[in-house]
Amino acid sequence: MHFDEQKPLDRVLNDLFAHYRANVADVSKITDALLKNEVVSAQADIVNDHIAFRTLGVPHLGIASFEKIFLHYGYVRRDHYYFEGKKLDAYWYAPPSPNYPRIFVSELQVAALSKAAQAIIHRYTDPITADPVDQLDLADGNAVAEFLQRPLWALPLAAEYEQLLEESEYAAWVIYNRYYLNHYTISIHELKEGYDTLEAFNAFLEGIGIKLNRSGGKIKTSADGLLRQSSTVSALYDASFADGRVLQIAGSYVEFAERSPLPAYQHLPKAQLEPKHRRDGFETNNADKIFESTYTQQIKGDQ
Ligand code: OOG
Ligand code: NI
Repeated sequence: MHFDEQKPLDRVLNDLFAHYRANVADVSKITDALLKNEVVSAQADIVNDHIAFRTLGVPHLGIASFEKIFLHYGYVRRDHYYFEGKKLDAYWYAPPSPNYPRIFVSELQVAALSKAAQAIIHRYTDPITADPVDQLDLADGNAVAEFLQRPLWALPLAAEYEQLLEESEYAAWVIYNRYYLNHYTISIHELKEGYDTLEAFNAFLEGIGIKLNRSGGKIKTSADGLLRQSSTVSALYDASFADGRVLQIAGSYVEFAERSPLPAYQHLPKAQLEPKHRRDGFETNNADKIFESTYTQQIKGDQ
């Protein structure tokens, strides 16, 4: 993945990736092993299937605010997904051209949480009285890149983070990590033979010491069998809170997607397959388990 810095979208994506790569050790670990094994000849040869962000469903924030950035760059909102147990909504966005990643944006249904959890979240988000994206010049890629790293609310207290974590791991993740890129996703089907199935790729990952999310099994499969996904579990990092306490909390993770050809194109040889011939979109039951890549049970659980 590497884009021409002239365009604001390219600038934004490159900057998001640079921060993500600097903060998530598994990104370089996986890239270096792919280079060493001559699976790819450069980082730019790795196809990024999609990137994902998390948001809070409160006034002036959430999907309605966040999506304006990428709609401006020509992304198109597609299907809605609902996660009852996790109290989340999500949409995916189709890119302006196939060389850009899809985007998956989720939002916490804050009003569905306990009064105590809502009070913690509102203590930080209530001072935001206008949509911060409306104050941005979206044509300025540097300004948008900077916005996506900027804290929009104050640092919480460690006890507030811990209280949110008890009720919604997603809420705790967003209150601290905000709009940081949650994951990028390697398109496994684009890799060379021997690495282009999730079974083979997961074996390669475990061989270099990567820990995979086991919620619902390591490979999550859509009902039609054509979208298969797996992911790492987030590493813990030292996070300083407003009261000076430091907690080890979940950061971002890496995902892997294998999109098979749609039935009408299954006769085509691999060299002739284009992205439009393959299963598009997402799958609620896969996503429900992928979210848990930042959950304590996946991170702390052994085996
Ligand atoms: C997103 C989880 C869902 C997918 O590809 O289905 C997802 C998240 O963890 O924020 O990425
Ligand atoms: Ni994903």
